[in-house]
Amino acid sequence: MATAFKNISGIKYEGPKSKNPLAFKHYNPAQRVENKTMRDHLRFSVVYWHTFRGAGSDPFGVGTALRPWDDGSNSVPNAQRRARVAFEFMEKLGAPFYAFHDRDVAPEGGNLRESNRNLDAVVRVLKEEQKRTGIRLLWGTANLFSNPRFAHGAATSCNADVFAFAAAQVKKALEVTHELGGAGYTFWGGREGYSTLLNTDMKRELDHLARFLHLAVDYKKQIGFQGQFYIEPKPKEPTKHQYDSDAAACLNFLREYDLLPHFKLNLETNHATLAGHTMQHEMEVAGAAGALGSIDANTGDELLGWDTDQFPTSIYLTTHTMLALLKYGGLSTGGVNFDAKVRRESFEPIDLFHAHIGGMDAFARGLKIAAAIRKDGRLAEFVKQRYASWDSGIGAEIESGRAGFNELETYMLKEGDAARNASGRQEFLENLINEFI
Ligand code: XLS
Ligand code: NI
Ligand code: NI
Repeated sequence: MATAFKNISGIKYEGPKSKNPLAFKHYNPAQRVENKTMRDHLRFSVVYWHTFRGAGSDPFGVGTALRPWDDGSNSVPNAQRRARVAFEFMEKLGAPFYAFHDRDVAPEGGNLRESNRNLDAVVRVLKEEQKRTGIRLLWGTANLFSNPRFAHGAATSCNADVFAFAAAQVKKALEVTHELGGAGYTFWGGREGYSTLLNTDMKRELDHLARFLHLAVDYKKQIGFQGQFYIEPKPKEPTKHQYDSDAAACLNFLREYDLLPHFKLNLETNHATLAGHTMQHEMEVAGAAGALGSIDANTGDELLGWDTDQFPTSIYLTTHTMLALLKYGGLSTGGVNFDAKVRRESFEPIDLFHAHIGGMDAFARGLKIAAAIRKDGRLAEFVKQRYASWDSGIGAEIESGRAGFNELETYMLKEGDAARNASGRQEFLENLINEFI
């Protein structure tokens, strides 16, 4: 077993009074909330790319992260050692899941064959470590955006060879995800979008993207992979406009191309913000369509206009997120996946622990608060009462389809005007939420 974090033992729950930075104050995995344990509600997941491949570089400077176990080389042995360290970290943290891109875990080779061989060599270690620790793969994915070949996109590239390469790469990523017993597989449209419409045939690109996803669905069936497929919306970055721009755009695309039965959405907080929405909005849109699958838990910075991928610490954010999740029945195949990175200034290994512990505690608090709000019932009762006019009389006639324009005109000519509206009571409800925070 790797011992990169010698001085750190398993992170324990010590309760809200603890001052120990390496203990949970709220995440108590075995504690039951509503009908499930916290562990089963939250299904926390560590992302390999930020946590084990993030070096802390930015456009103005190189990486700062100190990772003594990593020799900085692109070799397979280094990748294998890193994989063991990743499992030591996740085991000590008590995270039941992780997620990766093919190219995070293993180095890309000189050609596809070599890359596949490298991936196999690391997947062997991942499999061993999964077995040793019981940690599971939440979802796998393929990196179809870093290599220069994907400059014009992958499935939406103007170059058919690139489409073919991406297909071969996803085929392999699906195979290893299946082999590792992954609970899902995510498609985030890395560069599926455009930088200018002057050179873009949008309709053709969208048709190609749909073709690509249909091929993936076919292959999934062919190999008997039962995991859930997800699309992850994001409106921009790296391109000016990404086709999967938000939950509504994704649902529309999936419906138009007969893909909706095969996909759910993996919603990311910072992507919602970039799209001009709240996370709760995105969750409502997906939930209403029965497509709320998984969440990439992070947060942005209101003064920075890009995907800063920070660890979530706002209790309001986690409360709203958990209210929406519980409303739609919670997570099944999905998880709370920390697609988040420590700041460039937080370069020591211990910062990785602080970051994840903080995110897990923030979500545990959000869960407890959301459950308390639901148990109290006043919020739900208010919403129910707000729509009471639909439960009987003319409202019920409309909902059941018995009233058409003729009946509605007759009704209104008799009534003369609409009955008085009641207050929306936003401030009262905001205060009510604050009672529980
Ligand atoms: C990038 C995305 C990415 C996906 C996985 O912004 O969040 O990390 O989650 O490809
Ligand atoms: Ni993400
Ligand atoms: Ni992101």
